[in-house]
Amino acid sequence: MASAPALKRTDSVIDNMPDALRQSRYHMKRCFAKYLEKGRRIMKHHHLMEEMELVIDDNSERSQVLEGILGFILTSTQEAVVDPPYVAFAIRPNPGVWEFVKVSSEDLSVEAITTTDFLKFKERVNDEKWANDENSFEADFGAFDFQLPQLSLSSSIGNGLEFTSKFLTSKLTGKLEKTQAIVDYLLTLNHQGESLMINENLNSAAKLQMALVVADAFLSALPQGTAYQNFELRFKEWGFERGWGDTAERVKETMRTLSEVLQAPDPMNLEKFLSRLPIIFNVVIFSVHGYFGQADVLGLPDTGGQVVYILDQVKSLEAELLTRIKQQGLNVKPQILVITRLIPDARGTKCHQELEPISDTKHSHILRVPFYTEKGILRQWVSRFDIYPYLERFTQDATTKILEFMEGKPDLVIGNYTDGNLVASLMARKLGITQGTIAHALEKTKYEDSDIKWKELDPKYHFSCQFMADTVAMNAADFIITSTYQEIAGSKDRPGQYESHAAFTLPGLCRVVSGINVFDPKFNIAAPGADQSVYFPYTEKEKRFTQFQPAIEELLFSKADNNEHIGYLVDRRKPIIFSMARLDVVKNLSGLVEWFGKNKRLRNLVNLVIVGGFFDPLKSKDREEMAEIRKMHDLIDKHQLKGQFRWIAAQTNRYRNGELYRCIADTRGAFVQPALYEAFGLTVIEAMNCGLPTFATNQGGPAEIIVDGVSGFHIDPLNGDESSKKIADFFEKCKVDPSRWNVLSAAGLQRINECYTWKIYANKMVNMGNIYTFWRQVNKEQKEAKHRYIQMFYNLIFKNLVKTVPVASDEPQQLEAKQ
Ligand code: UDP
Ligand code: LCN
Repeated sequence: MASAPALKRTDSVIDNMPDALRQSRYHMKRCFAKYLEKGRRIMKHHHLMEEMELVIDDNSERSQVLEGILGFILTSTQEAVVDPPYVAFAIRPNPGVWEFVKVSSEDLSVEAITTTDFLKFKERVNDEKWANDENSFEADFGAFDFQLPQLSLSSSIGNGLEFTSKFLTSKLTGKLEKTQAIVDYLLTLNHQGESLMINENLNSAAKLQMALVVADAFLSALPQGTAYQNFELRFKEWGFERGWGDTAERVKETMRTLSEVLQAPDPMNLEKFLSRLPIIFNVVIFSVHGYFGQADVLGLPDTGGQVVYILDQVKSLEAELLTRIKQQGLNVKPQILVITRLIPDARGTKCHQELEPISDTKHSHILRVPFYTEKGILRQWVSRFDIYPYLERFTQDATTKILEFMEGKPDLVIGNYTDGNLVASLMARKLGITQGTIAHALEKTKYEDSDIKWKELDPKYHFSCQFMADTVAMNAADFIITSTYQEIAGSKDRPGQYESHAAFTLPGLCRVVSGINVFDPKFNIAAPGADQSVYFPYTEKEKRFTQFQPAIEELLFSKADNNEHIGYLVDRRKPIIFSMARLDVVKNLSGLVEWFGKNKRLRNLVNLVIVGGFFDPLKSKDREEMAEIRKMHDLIDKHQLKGQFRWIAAQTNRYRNGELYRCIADTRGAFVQPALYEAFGLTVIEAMNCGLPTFATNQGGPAEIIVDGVSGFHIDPLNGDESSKKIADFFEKCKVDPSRWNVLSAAGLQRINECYTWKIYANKMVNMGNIYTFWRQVNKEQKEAKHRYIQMFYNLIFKNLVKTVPVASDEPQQLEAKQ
């Protein structure tokens, strides 16, 4: 609808809107009268459209209105605020691009307004006094970025690394002296006090350039494989230190890349050179809220894909660091520490252990640091929503432990989720090191109007702390890693998670007129993978974990109910459609069961197996999960699913899960991920890695992972009938032409190998660490000014909010994820 006369990116809405309103003046006057009927209020896009449909009830007249520019403007409107006689519109013609206008209902005149003015319109709905107070507190983080480069195209968002290299190149281009920044930077590189790359003999760009010419001639005469040690002494005399490479060939390549940069900087060579530098040896990864462990933690509250992601990330990162350090010709052991909370009441997990080596790594550990209250160590688990009072002390204690354990400062710190990112920011600031952040999922977009209604929600969720902490961390970070584009800037119709922090307001507390800019080159998309030693194609027969097959056979096909499974499958020749997730409302497993129950054709074609939760609501400690369990039982009865449906309780053995996906593939089945919203969706890539054709939600990350109809299928979680029809159509086609299943299976695997592997991720992550560390150096003054502002914000706003969060005491508690 309304796509034909779309605004050009360069056209502004304010330029187009008056004419558009004039053309449909009669209808628009009536529409605005309708909008104003209920007085002051916030209207979402769907409210605007619904009320317009009531006013213009003739379909063809409505289509005419919507086909024009006006239609485009209305479809691009995210929300509007009615404040008679005005309606203020927040229009988003493209991802990340916002325009604000106010329209008078009396004469349909249009006026551009600022972000501040629009936020004030919103505030007036809840807190008029504060909105009208000229001295209400406004936070403007963008004010410090005026000298910084920005991307300009929505399509470039998330390609920060590439853009940063281009910007750096432009800073270094011109006379040779401009490249002195590189020389100064190389002079700072060292490992435990030992210089790397160059020493003071080469302290100017001119000297370095000359020395590179001499070294190149020398290296050209050596056999390519000559080890660095064989010419190390001579190189030292010339001013070179270790780090250029392990062999003559590698050293020559690195030196030539630098020579080209010094001669005429270009982004490709600059990125290549910076990526090769020995900068990162020790990495700290924060994932603060527990339970974080390697066994028996999945399924505990707040513990899902984040843990899986970090453990796999560490393995791939260590492997990448080892490869690079070897190629640099260094004999250094990298260290990676995952810092989490030590929970004395560990409930059968190892979360009370201080130090735990990470399996399948040589130099990586989990280090656990307890939370303290005035009464000493806090024994119990604390929900991620209530975690703020402990974080400052935790940062101090963790920093001391890290410095002790690593015998020095880490080179890079990565945060995960709000709590980890805040702690990472505090530590990075204190130690002066490079900081990256990862969110997995930001909470703000999950709850409608969570900013404007913060006072209502705060007692339960403490969103004021969370949004402020997120804003602090995003602004403090040197780079931000996201799994998908949509996480940053959403899609055509839906704002991204980060984008929702661009401008928001907590009336009575703080109006954030510029929280984060999604066009900032700190944003990078680096999608995770799945551990390919666990999740590999069902066709790789010799690798398969056959030891689990009897248990899986029992799990899927035995007749009697027990603690691990209920329901049974009468016709085991049918393919199985499979899903596995936590039993949250948002994961929508019950939705899938309902779609299946209602679709006879699908039930004739396939069986349904799901993994998630418990069967007994009383066993669950989470209110939301209890309700979902009850709903599942109701659906089984209502749709008489016995004989076609198996429900398996949550599974914790990832090796067995890997084999389970493959056993489902053996039945020529499919994986279905029906979530109402999914930030990324690790199960989607696990299934695809196993060669299982996959149907996944079009709401969130999976919409990017899968190319619809090519490497899997998108399904609409809000339209169950259409989704179950799509699944049934596929299996019907496969019956006629079995090769269709093979094509989808192979295309899913191809997609994974091209875009979603930990190898690709780790390579990108170390490049980010290297390039943003240099960028930080080049950009020192601006960074410092911004840090001062962040610090003020943290001290004056955030710390006061933290005081409103109750501190836990070690009394018996109810575990509740509140998700
Ligand atoms: N998982 C599991 N057992 C279960 C349910 C899920 O091992 O019963 C694993 C699943 O294989 C995946 C992770 O938990 O690795 C869930 O990650 P995802 O990104 O799909 O969702 P999240 O739980 O993080 O929202
Ligand atoms: C959190 C989520 O909600 C999932 O969508 C992700 O896959 C997981 O974290 C890992 O990043």
